[in-house]
Amino acid sequence: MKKRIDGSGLDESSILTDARKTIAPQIEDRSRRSFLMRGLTLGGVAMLSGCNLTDNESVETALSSMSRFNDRVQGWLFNPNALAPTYPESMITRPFPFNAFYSIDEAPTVEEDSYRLEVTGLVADKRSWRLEELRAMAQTEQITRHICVEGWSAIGRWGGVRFSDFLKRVGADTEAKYVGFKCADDYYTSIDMATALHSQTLLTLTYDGAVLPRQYGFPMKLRMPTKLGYKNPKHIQAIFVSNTYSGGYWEDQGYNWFGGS
Ligand SMILES: Nc1nc2c(c(=O)[nH]1)N[C@H]1C(S)=C(S)[C@@H](COP(=O)(O)O)O[C@H]1N2
Ligand SMILES: [Mo]
Repeated sequence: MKKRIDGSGLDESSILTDARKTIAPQIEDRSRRSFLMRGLTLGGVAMLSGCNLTDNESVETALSSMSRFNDRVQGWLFNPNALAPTYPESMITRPFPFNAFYSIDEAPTVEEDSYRLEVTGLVADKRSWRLEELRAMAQTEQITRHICVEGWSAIGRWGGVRFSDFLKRVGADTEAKYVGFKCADDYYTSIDMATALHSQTLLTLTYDGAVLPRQYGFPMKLRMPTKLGYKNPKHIQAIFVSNTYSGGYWEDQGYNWFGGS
């Protein structure tokens, strides 16, 4: 039997289930996690979020404010020097899975000749970039694991420009809070500056030693082994540095914004 909250039409157990889902992935310590999960009450949700749970809208607001709270906590806890594991070539997943909010044949086709990467916001040099100019910068490679919240992970080999090198080159304000991305397929996301400057965060131009294929994000994607799959934008057309929160495609539908892996 589902317990109803008197007079409100709200279902207590489903609110608590959602609240647990919102906070559980962020608590690494197992015993602390189960303690918090068991102890979570509607009063606790109201207190943590500063919302009175009177209708569905207030529950939504409470849960999203808890998720934003997690983003802040994770931002503090995040160690910008911690490295994601790397793997030998023999462990690369072949073929590498495709994923997007559409099927593979609908992946956008971007023409290299007319392509220009737009760079805006808190940067000294706002000029656009051609692919050739990015290829002329120092390149690096990584074999890392991509983890998708839909329940799969795969190891791949990506190459390109360290994103921190690129940000320095365009004179980005590295004290700014966010770096945002707009993609050719209407996808968008944004990340915290500490992750943008992480040594494994790669402005990716190649996959497995060849030009990044269309389905994996041509002309360019941002690869971050310290973040879940949905935080890694493919087909990037514009990059902006900002102090204003701009969310993301899945993040605006309830996925956690920090999205660490
Ligand atoms: N532009 C764009 N980037 C995207 C997505 C998308 O739909 N469009 N999906 C994300 C998700 S959920 C995943 S798991 C990875 C999949 O990348 P892959 O096709 O290289 O495996 O891309 C991420 N970046
Ligand atoms: Mo994903």
